[in-house]
Amino acid sequence: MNETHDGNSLEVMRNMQEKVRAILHLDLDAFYASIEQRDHPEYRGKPVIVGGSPDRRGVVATASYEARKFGVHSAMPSRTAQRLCPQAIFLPARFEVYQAVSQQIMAIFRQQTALVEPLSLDEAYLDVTAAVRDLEEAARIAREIKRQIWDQTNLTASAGISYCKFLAKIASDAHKPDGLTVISQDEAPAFLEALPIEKFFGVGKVTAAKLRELGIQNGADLKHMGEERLRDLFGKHGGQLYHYACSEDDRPVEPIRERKSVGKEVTLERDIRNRSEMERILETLALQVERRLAELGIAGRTLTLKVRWSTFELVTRAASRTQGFQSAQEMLPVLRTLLSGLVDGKRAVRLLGVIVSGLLSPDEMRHARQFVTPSLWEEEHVQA
Ligand code: DCP
Ligand code: MG
Repeated sequence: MNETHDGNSLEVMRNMQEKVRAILHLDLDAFYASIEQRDHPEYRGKPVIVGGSPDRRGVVATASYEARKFGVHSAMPSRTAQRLCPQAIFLPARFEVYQAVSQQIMAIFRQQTALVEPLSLDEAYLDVTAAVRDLEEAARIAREIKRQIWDQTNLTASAGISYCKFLAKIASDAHKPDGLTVISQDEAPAFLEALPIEKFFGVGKVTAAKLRELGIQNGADLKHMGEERLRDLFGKHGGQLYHYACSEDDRPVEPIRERKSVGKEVTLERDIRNRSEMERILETLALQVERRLAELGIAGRTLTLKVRWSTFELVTRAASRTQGFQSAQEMLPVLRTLLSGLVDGKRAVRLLGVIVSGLLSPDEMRHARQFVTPSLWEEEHVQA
């Protein structure tokens, strides 16, 4: 046979070589609560809630599946959880233990591939394209990872396997706990059409409510709406949503994400002028930052308050101290001081944010805290 290749057939060959990706998403089941049940056998099979105490206006970090049957879920006020499930066992979080387990599971992931992107303590994406021929083989790797997690930690994980991140994550959630779900390219369209909008990546309560008001319930509706309309309504994010609904997501698994800061911010439903109202919001934000810092096992030297006025003008004020900021309790007096320098009761605030940067590793933090009284201020600087 005559084996000449013209430009076209070379192109065809190249396309044939371009493999479909194989992405895994692994997520442990009821992470904090499962660890507590593992370490306290007397709590197994019982409704366990990890988080703040109901007596001190705490919130639920997570609940065991036994407690979820009563409607208890993450971020719910603990008092509500107690009302829904009076027999629940409330336990405080033990972050050091959760971090140690996290390191164990991340090490298991990294044995399979260097392309591991952790999303939180108990969750990561893995790109195993290079190791497999198809998603069935990728599912075998996922099964092996689940087995190793069980053998080494006595915990269960759920796995999602697909050709992109978005669908892998959806898949891992589909049959929790202890699930393993593959969504192939052939299955994706039907799966996404039936998927409720809340499950789409990046759709929070506000976007979901807006979509539902427009009669958009699922992926099929999103697709029908078309890219242009979604862009008009939600900007860039709307365009992204359209592509997800069409099962297109080519975001790579990014293993190295050097973190520069930990922050939380909120755009207020209505602009506010009242300082104590702002302080209450800062308290919530500081608690969220505290939780994230605790999950990552770090602190940060610099604390920044971010304010956007109703005029959209953005201002930040920052303060630093050697021993770092780790808890909301440490952040709040400083945030109040920074806020009082900004707010005059006349201008209204549209957005508030709390950011901790200049991050310190656990070792650096221990070292810094050994020598400095926590209440001592190092320096204070102001950024325009
Ligand atoms: N977490 C928290 N506050 C939240 C959400 C989560 O403190 N609002 C913590 C507790 C969880 C852990 O992070 O155990 C992992 O979060 P997941 O969303 O993966 O939830 P779980 O692992 O608890 O449950 P699931 O089986 O649904 O993954
Ligand atoms: Mg989880």
